[in-house]
Amino acid sequence: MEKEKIFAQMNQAIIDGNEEEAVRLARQALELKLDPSEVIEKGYVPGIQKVGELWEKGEYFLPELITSSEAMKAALAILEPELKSREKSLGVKGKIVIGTVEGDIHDIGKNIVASMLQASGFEVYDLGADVKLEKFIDKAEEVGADIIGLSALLTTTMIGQKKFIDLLIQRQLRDRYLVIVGGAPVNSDWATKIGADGYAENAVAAVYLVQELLAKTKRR
Ligand code: B1M
Repeated sequence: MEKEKIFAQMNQAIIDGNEEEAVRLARQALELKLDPSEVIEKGYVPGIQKVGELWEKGEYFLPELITSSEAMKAALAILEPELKSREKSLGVKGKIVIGTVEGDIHDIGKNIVASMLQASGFEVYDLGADVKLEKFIDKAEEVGADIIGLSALLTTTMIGQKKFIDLLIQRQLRDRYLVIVGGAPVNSDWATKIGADGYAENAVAAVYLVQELLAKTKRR
C-alpha cells in the first residue's frame, strides 16, 4: 500500500480516537520499514493537530481530546523503540535534560522531541510533564548536562520557561547550561525575550538547533 494512503489512515485513526487502528497502522509501518520519524510527522502529528482545531471550533470536547491523545500515545509507543534503536550506531554527542514545565501535562510533542534527539545520538534525560523548575536544575547538575530543554503547550505555562531562566541566573548557573524552549504557543521572539539560547518549532528543528548550539560552544 502507498505511504500516503497509510499516512491518511493514521491521520483518521487519531481524529477518530481509534487506538486499535492507530496501533495496527504503526505496526504495519514498521513491517513496511517506513522511516519512523516520517511516520510520526506525516501520519500522526497532522491528526492530533486536526483534533486541536476541532476542539477550538467546539466540535470536539475533552473526552474526544483524551481518546485521541491516548490513540496517539499508543501509536508512538510502538514507533519510539525503533526510533531510539537508531542511536546505537552513533556516539553520544551531548547530554540533554528535557521536560514539560510545571502546571502543564502536555507531553506528546516533548516525547517526540526527546525520541528524535535520542535517535540522533544525544543522551537524553526525560523528566516527563508537569516538572518542577528546580528538578530540571537538580537533574542537569547530577548528570552534567550540556542543554536543558523546556516544553510548554499552554499560554499560561510559557511563563515557566522565563521563570526557569530567572532561577538559573539567581542560582548563578546561567552560564553553565544552554537553554532551549519549544511548544505550540512558543516562538523565537519569546525565546529571545526571555533570554533562552534557542527555539525550535518541531522535533527535527530541535535536533538541528542542539547540534548547532553544541558546535558553537565547542568552538569557543
Ligand atoms: Co490540551 N490544549 N489541554 N490537551 N491540547 C492545547 C494545547 C490547546 C491549544 C487546545 C486548543 O485550545 N486549541 C489549549 C491551550 C490553549 C492556550 O493555552 N492558549 C489546550 C488546553 C486549554 C488544555 C486544557 C486546559 C483543557 C482543559 O482541561 N480544559 C488541559 C490542560 C491541562 C494542563 O496541562 N494543566 C488540556 C489537556 C489536554 C489533554 C490531556 C486532553 C491532551 C494532552 C495529552 C498529552 O500530552 N499527554 C491535550 C491535547 C492532545 C491538546 C492538543 C489537541 C494537541 C497537543 C499535541 O499533542 N500536539 C492541543 C492543540 C494544539 O496544539 N493544536 C491542546 C501534537 C504535538 C506533536 O505537537 O505539542 O506542539 P506539540 O509539539 C511539537 C512542537 O511544538 C515542538 O515539537 C513538537 C513535535 O513536532 N515542541 C518542541 C514541543 N515541545 C518542544 C520542546 C523543544 C523544542 C520543540 O525544546 C525543548
